[in-house]
Amino acid sequence: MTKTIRTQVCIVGSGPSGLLLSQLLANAGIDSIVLDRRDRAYIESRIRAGVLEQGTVTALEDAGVADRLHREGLKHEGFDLAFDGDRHRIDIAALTGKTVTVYGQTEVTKDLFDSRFAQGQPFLFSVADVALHDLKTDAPHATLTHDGQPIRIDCDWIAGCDGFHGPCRQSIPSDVLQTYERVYPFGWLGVMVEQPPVSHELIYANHARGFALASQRSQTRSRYYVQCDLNDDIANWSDDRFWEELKLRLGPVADDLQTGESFEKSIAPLRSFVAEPMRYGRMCLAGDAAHIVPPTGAKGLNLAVADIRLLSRALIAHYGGNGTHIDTYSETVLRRVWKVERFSWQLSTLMHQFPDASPFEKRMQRAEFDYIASSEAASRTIAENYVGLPLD
Ligand code: RFL
Ligand code: PHB
Repeated sequence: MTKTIRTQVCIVGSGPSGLLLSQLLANAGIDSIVLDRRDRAYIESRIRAGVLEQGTVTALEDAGVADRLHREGLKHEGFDLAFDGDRHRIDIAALTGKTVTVYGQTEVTKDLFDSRFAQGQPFLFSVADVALHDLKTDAPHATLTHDGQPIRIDCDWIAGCDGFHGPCRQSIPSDVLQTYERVYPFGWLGVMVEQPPVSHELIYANHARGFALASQRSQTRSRYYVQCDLNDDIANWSDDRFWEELKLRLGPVADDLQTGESFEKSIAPLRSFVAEPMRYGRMCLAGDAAHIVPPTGAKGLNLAVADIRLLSRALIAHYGGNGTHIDTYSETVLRRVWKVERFSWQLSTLMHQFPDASPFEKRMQRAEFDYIASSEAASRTIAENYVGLPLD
């Protein structure tokens, strides 16, 4: 027999978007249930983003989950762009008065889970067959299976926080949903290693052999990436081959590179993607469910958090009797999404080797780097986007 659960907001997806939304709603006295097809251990161990904008840190502070972030996060005041061996530092602190914080998505997720469990948040993990119904009415519901038991969740709102492959976006009728996409002709091969970072700040390098990124998770843990073929296989990449390639692409700074046995190695495709609208009836999308950015600008997680700040405010205002913010949620959030898409696309276009680039396009890339390196205004534009654009 089907079990029925009643809540105010049914949140599909327990990644950073869904967890943060449930936290902000709970703090405002609004009930929710969070569903995920995976379990907590799996979600906590997914290695993804590493750089938090100041607005993301503020959102986590406002949510009451920033204590460990303040103790362990590393504040960064700048980063380097390198092009064929030439380096230019973007001094984000001097150019914007702001900083970014290095603190992994895995840590953000753990902090949110700890708080949600401490506050007794209802979760359903390892669910299957999630489907959304009656979205155009004031009484939508979700159905799913949990431990073989059919469940129906009656609610006022559904929050689609279920990532790129989840069911929420796909339940918007095809004559309403518009999608915009660019798939890049390469991937990123990422490696995590228990060694101090090669540089105390991040280095994004465009080298004739392809892009490389020196990043980090802490003073003893480093994260490195190299551009690779889209259809490459990690089996082709021994640690030795990876370190050799990374050293070539980073240049002399890598003389000090401390290598070691990698404990995570994976290939991620690069994609720009936006779905419109981000609200359909009583369902609102947030995070990767609605948009994907290539990782070059470190924006994926930050964009998800910005969506949730706007969505939580809109839902809290709705329950307080003011429906204007939820009525304009899609337009408001999409204006910011597109600006962040533009920055991620621009930085990706500048910093990678495109297999089919013409000699003219290669010269344009070099000219753009030279312009940024010689212009405070251009550097500030990059810095302003990197630290995060205002919410609205
Ligand atoms: P998430 O984190 O994907 O969470 C979505 C959750 O929904 C669940 N789900 C379902 N639940 C129930 N039923 C279904 N049918 C479901 N289908 C899916 C999933 O199990 C999952 O738990 O989306 P969210 O919360 O919007 O957060 C977005 C961020 O995770 C994402 O933007 C970033 O991690 C993107 N990203 C990176 N961003 C950066 O800023 N820097 C990076 O270095 C970086 N690396 C990455 C990344 C994303 C990756 N993905 C998506 C494969 C590396 C990878 C590999
Ligand atoms: C990371 O540390 O994983 C990272 C940092 C900056 C990026 C992308 C990924 O732009």
